[in-house]
Amino acid sequence: MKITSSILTALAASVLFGAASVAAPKIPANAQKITVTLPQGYSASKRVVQAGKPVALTFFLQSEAGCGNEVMVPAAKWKKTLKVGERATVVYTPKKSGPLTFACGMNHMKGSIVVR
Ligand SMILES: [Cu+2]
Repeated sequence: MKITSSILTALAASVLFGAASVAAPKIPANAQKITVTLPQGYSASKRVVQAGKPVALTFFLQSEAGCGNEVMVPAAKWKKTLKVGERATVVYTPKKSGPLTFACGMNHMKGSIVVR
């Protein structure tokens, strides 16, 4: 009975929220919100965030970027393939100062956020 009801709950959740919403992270109220527009964001000037506070890092794929359509944030063990016009957000709390890097799926186009 327990198993049946948890399956039903999971089914109900996927119907209610849909796959896209289920994948969306919960963004803490104190999150530092940064949006990086790709592909130019791989080389754009660096933004600064504070260490020890969550960062909601949103990637927006503005135009076709080849392998850059796939973006990853190694420190957060996160990656996502975007379609043009799509956004995806990763929430990550950097513990110490230094660059928080992101890269294309092949790790050759790279950008970073400065953590202070
Ligand atoms: Cu690449």
